[in-house]
Amino acid sequence: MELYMSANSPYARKVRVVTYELGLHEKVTMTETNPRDPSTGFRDVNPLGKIPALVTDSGDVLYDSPVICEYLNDVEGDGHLLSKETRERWRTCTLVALVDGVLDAGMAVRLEKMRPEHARSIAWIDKQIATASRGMDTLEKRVTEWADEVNLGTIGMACAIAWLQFRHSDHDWLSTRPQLRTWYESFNQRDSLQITMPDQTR
Ligand SMILES: N[C@@H](CCC(=O)N[C@@H](CS)C(=O)NCC(=O)O)C(=O)O
Repeated sequence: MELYMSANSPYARKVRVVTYELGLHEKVTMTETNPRDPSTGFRDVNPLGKIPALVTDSGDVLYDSPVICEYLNDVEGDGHLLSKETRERWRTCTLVALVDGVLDAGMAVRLEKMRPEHARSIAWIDKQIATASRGMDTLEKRVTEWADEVNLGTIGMACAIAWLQFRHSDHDWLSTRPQLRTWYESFNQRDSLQITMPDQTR
C-alpha cells in the first residue's frame, strides 16, 4: 500500500498512528507530497488535492482520513481499533467526527493566516477558534469515558491536541483542561505517537 502524506499533517498522522497500532507500518510505503503544489501530479490521485490518500494493493484510492482508518482497521488489520458492537461503534465514530471537526476549524484558521494580512478576516478566525475550543471543552468533559481506550477516536484526539499545540501555540489548549492534559500526557507516551511526532522545525 502507498500512503500520500506529509510529516506535519494531523489527518495523515492519524493514519500513520493507526498503521503502527495495527502492526501494518511495514506494509505501507509513505510518500511525502505537498498537496498544494499542482506540479506533483497528486491531484490525479485525489481530485480533492488533500492528504492523506491511500492506494491499496488492489490499486483502489481511498480518502479521506476516517475512511482510510476504517479500511486499515477492518480490512487490513485485526479490527481492534473500532468496536463492532453498535452503540460502542457509533460512539467512537462520533468521537472521530468531533476531533476531525476540531482539526477542520484549526486548519481553517491556519489557511486564513496564510493569506495576506489585509485579506484576513478576524471574525472568521475567531469563529473557527471558538468552534475548536467548544470541541476541546467537550473532550475535557468526556475524556474519562474513553480514558482506557485505544481506538480510532482516541488516536484522533491525541493527534488533534498535538497539532493544535504545534500550529496554534498562541492559544493555551490544555492548562484550562486538566483532565484532557492528564489523559494526553499518558496516551502520548505510546510508541505510535512518539514515532510520528510532528517535526516542529517545519
Ligand atoms: N477531511 C480530510 C481533511 C484532509 C486535509 O485537509 N488535509 C490537508 C493537509 S493537513 C490538505 O491536504 N490540504 C490541502 C488543501 O486543502 O489544499 C481528511 O480527514 O482526510
